[in-house]
Amino acid sequence: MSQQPVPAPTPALDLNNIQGDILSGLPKKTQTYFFFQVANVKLFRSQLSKFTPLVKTTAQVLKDRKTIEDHKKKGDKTLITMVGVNIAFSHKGFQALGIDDTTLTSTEPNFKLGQKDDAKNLGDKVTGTGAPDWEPEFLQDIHAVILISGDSHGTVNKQLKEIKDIFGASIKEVTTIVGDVRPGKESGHEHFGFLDGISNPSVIGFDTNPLPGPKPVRAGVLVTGHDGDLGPSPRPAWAVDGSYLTFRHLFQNVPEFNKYLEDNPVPVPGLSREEGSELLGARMVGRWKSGKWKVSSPIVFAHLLSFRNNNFRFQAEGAFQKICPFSAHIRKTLPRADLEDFGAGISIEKNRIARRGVQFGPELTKDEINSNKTAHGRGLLFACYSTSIKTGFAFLQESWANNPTFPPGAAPAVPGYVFNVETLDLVLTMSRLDPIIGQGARTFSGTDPNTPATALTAPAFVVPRGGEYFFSPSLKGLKETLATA
Ligand code: N7H
Repeated sequence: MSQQPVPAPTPALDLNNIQGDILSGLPKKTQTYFFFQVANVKLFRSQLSKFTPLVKTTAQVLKDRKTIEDHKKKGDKTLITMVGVNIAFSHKGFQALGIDDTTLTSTEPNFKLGQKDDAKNLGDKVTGTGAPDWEPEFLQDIHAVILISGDSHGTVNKQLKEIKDIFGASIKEVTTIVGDVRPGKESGHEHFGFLDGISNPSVIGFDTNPLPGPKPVRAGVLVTGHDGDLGPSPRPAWAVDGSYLTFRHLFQNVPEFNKYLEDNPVPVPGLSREEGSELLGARMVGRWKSGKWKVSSPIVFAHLLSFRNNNFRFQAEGAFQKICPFSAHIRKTLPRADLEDFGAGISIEKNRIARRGVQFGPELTKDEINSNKTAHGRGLLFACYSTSIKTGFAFLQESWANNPTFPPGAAPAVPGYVFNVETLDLVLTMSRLDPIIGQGARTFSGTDPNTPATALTAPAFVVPRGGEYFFSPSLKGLKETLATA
């Protein structure tokens, strides 16, 4: 009798070895990204051993989160002084340090290329006839980034100074970007006004009590060297318990976005113009701004109705798009049933990313509101982790968000096709571009639930101005391989 092979036991996650931002997210009211080059390799690697004790682990983040929770339970509204530091290196950074990172590059062309050379593939305007969108800082080589999160600018700046003192002349700053959680009731909302940070992958072996939602992922989807990591196996010890970090400096044209909603209300009978505008925004994103629907609408929009609900799959909609347009941002970036129920089923586990962004820039000024024109840079410091950029961030941006024929489908329930009610023909509406982050010919359909064929055209409301791909190594990797005594 042949025996079934016994799967190798998955090693438990060593939460003291994994940097804190990857699985749990560093708690933050503010976060500074300090991008730099290594100017003196020998000095840098010896100073790295003095820096590493500052790096916050996942175990420490969980402790911090418990402290915050207990503090809140006591009814104390003050913020606890808290700081969290993480570090990550680009391919150019590993090269500069003389570290062979083949384990990271061999299956990851985006990481090997670096983001400035990958930007065109992502749809970014890097060079061209007009002024390039990318900031000159991000056209320089970036070797590494240090992330510092905290309760206040004071706490973070003090920590940054201490770090700069440790590294001294061994590093050269490229640029520093400060992000801040928005004030008051906008806290947790990104600059277009939508609540963010609702849906992130639950991780088997880490999230012990996941909320109902998309299938939990194996730890290796986010942490290298574990079950689900599709990269080279085995990884050298220093590259286990790490994760790729994608950073994007995304500017948002908020007054222009608001004006667009104002000018193009969804003409649903029974809704006021203002409500139609709110509906357009909700259908472009796939969620309401606040999660709550203010008016009694004649239409039921299932998951759009409930606050923080993540337990939906977009299934059984056929070509009709009543519940959610195929082009909606959250459907484009996590198509759920559109792929999982397609044909024999397509797993989307390898495409999951853990998003850890923060907002940057001021609130809208009166002048910007009155003129409908952006005068001050604001947007999202987009950051996400996964064990593959190729099947993670880059795939989501290039093959899903920018792809006007995604999600796919088969007749008669053909996403992106609609019935012509007069001829009963199926008409292809090549217009499933993500209206939020999609780059390319910016037309999208499905925003009007009653006439989903109607396509809208919009300017780009999100403009990528820079970024880089990094790898966030384990604590052991930092101490034993990257640092020298
Ligand atoms: Fe998106 N937005 O405000 O419109 N995003 N995003 N994103 N995004 C999400 O579910 C937004 C960007 C994903 O699991 C929400 O947590 C903005 C990039 C993924 O259902 C909102 C920007 C990429 C999800 C926004 C931006 C993604 C997601 C709903 C840029 C990857 C989870 C809140 C400025 C390439 C999908 C939530 C799921 C959700 C917005 C960027 C991906 C409100 C403004 C670049 C995977």
